[in-house]
Amino acid sequence: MSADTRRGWLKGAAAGAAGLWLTACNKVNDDPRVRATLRSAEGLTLRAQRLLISRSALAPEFSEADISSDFRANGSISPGDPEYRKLLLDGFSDYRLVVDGLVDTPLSLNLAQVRALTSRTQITRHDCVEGWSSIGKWKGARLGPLLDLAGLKEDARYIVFHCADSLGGAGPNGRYYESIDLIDAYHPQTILAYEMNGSVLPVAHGAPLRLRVERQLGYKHAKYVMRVEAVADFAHLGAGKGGFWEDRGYEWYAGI
Ligand SMILES: Nc1nc2c(c(=O)[nH]1)N[C@H]1C(S)=C(S)[C@@H](COP(=O)(O)O)O[C@H]1N2
Ligand SMILES: [Mo]
Repeated sequence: MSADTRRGWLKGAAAGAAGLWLTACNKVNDDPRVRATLRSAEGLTLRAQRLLISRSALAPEFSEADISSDFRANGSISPGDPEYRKLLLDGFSDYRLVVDGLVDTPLSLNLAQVRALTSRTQITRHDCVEGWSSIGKWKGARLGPLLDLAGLKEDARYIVFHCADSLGGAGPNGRYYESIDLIDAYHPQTILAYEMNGSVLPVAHGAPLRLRVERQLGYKHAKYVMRVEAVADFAHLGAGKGGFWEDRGYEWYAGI
């Protein structure tokens, strides 16, 4: 699918225009969960359309006055992984965000280049499965335009975020990772955040870059993102369930 087509169906999402949904429906139908829902549904077009419109709706946004003074930090808050420590010590001057996998043009961007990308600022509520919520203001590069820059190949279906921290023991198998589908990847509020509450993103919250995917629960919001990989499926990663916590029993789609 070309970048233009993608932009087209995402615009369609915002407008709720049914005609533009054909391509999107094809993509969404590849998700087994969605497929199961659709199989059991009568009046497929109508239901598919409703489903897509709800997936593209914006998460609530709040005002400056609502920002939590004590936004919680959770999971990894100070990664001890040597590669990460080294990057941190050098003020992330050697950090590169890698975008690769099923893309036409793999990218390797320093933080200045990431900051120069199309950005979005939003004040949203973070909901953790553990039962707490905090409101924060995030600024970051929109994932959709970044993916368009790399150019997704036809068979790309999911975007995987590879993180710097290992929560599950040393080595690549213990590393935190997450994945989302293209609907969430192109959602306007899906950003790689480098600022929190008007300051440089703190280490505890995922410096130098963390995902905000506002329609989903906290564990989907990968911190310490090193690499963004476009894949056709994620069966070969970790235990094959699409994320660190998913491999340990959490739902892959954690919509809120
Ligand atoms: N790399 C990485 N990302 C992560 C985690 C983690 O441990 N490592 N924890 C997740 C969980 S469960 C939550 S609730 C949020 C916490 O983000 P915060 O520290 O900014 O509150 O990050 C998510 N992303
Ligand atoms: Mo969480």
